[in-house]
Amino acid sequence: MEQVIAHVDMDCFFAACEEKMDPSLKGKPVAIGALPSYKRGVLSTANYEARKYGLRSAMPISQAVKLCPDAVYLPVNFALYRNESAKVMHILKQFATAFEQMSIDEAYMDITAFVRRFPNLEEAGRYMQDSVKEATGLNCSIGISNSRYVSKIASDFKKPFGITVVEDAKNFLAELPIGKISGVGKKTAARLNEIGIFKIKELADCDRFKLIDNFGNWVIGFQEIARGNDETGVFEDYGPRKSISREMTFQDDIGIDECYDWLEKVVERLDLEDYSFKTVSLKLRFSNFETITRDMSLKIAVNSRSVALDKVRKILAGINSEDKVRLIGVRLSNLIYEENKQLPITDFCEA
Ligand code: TTP
Ligand code: MG
Repeated sequence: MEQVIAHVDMDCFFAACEEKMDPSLKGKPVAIGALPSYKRGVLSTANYEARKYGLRSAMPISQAVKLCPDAVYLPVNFALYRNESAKVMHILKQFATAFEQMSIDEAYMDITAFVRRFPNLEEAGRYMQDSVKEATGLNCSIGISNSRYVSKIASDFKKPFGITVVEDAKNFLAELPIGKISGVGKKTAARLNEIGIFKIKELADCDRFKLIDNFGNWVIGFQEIARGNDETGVFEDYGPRKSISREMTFQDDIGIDECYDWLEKVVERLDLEDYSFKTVSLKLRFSNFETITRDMSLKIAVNSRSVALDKVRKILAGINSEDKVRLIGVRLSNLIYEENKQLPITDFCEA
């Protein structure tokens, strides 16, 4: 494999953190989120014991209580989860040359160099999994392939505490429903269903012109993924100025149409000063925590907020989703430092 990308996702994360804090919970069904006394509200997650009774993320508490009255119901304790998440990410980062945390409990990692130390990818995955377990006591599942989209699907394949290595992406994807591709939301899936596309292989094999006629050019990216051709890679999240990014999280999730105006505010806050950029990326996190990123590249590097705004709005226009949005982010990458830019006079005064 040319590039090796891992997607790591913690198992029943909020519930696992609570079990770590209170080991007496182990073996019992545990659900985190709204409490039975609230009557309204939903579960954030449930441990695997509680899932046997049908409890799931986003399930109304009233329904959960009917299915499993004896579960332990706990409120969300974000401070605890953030703390555990930071420890997990710290461990994982040491194995990656590029690291992109997608949410509190998942990350993409470029492990191309790391895996050379192991006889096979499975063992590399096992090493990462054991390292996280040893340092934090928490379980994760890992997908490994040459495509971030495939690895994302693969990490969910053998949960909990699973490792799934995919060598033949096209074959692995073939029989799965199209909604499994990260970014293909319910609305897009329904529209694809209308033209007879249900499985990923049907998207892979569909006539390209038919797809473009029905959806526009943006769908071709998904067709390439369906064909096992994805070279997106992992965005570097740390280190010296490889990218400039800003994010905004909403207290109340917003509709996708409202994002156009907010994007202007995010772009305004980008610390663009001395850099030109060639790639503009948009990140959206939906209310169910699904996170997608899309990028667009320019022919030449520019230092222009209005170009950045124009591009992210164009990317947004290509995303079809009825889901509400909880976070938007803009990232500029492929940066060129403008060395010849005049220094502000204050810099000389301080010297
Ligand atoms: P997930 O990784 O989707 O779920 P999980 O870690 O609980 O379970 P799995 O083993 O299947 O990965 O989400 C991570 C955390 O995000 C989850 O523990 C709680 C929170 N969350 C919500 O608050 N609401 C939601 O609807 C979802 C899906 C997750
Ligand atoms: Mg998880």
